[in-house]
Amino acid sequence: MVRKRPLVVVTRKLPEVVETRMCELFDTRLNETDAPMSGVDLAEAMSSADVLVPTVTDRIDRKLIEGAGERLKLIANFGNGVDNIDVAAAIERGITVTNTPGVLTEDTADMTMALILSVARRIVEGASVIPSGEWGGWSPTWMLGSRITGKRLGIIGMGRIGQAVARRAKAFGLSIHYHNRRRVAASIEEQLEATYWESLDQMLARMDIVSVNCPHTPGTYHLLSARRLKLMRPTTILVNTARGEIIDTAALVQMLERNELAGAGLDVFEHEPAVPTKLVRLAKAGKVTLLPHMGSATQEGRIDMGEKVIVNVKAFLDGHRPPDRVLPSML
Ligand code: 8YV
Repeated sequence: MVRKRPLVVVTRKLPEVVETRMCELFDTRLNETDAPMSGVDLAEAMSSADVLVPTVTDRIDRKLIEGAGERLKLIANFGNGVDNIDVAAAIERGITVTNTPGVLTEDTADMTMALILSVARRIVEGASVIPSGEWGGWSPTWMLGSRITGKRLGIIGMGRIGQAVARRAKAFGLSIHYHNRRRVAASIEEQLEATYWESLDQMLARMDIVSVNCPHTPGTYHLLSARRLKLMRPTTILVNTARGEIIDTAALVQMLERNELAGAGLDVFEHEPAVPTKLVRLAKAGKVTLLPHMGSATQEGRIDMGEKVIVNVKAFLDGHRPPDRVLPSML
């Protein structure tokens, strides 16, 4: 039987308005149960789809790409980060890859600030006191955190999200420092009153708070290695809303256990959804705040991401270059 319209396979449940629109526009196969797809499910989907719409929970590696059907021509990722996809392998096979940049910037930056405040001001710890019925009343020396105003924030990765974090942090009275592969435009530095550190090592040694906001690429895997983590001072707070793989988690855990770092706020993990037991123990002890990858989790954000996917798929199927094409040179 000749198929009339190209088949778009979506690997996870998306917001209803997005799914409805996709079904109107394309021959769409949805995932009603939202269960993450196994490797076998993905291989099956990639053998029959013209377009695959995966998420961060789908590992589209070289083997899967090489086994994909001839029809597969577009992988339109529902997400900004594309570290779940072997982009080089896809391009070698003539498959275009797109993502959803821009629409989750502000939400992720908000969550970064939330984590900074949570760790510095012990918000999660404090929030459990009243429900547990254990509040004995105010005391001058109880539940003291650390002030963020006047402190130095070091942002690793001054792209869209890093800059959005800087804008917020500036309003909170933090001084802005950053490390990036390339120095940003002077006008941006001026606006944010941001200091550029060419040497990440030197920046790490001088910050009160460090926020990871760069993508996970082969070049940033364990960028915060055991050696680099040790450059930070014991009073420093580390926050990560980017990808778990950027930090050597085992080394971080060890430093937190030894009080060689003041605390950490983590929204992402190396082997999600698995989280090391030792980190969970540190969370129970109030040393870290752990969130289950919620950085972009707003209703508005997820609809915007879906709309970006639709625009990319539609443009591609209409024979145009999709606006959010990912090229290996960007990684
Ligand atoms: C998304 C993210 O929720 O877009 C990203 O890179 O990390 C998340 O905020 C996720 O990727 C959806 O696939």
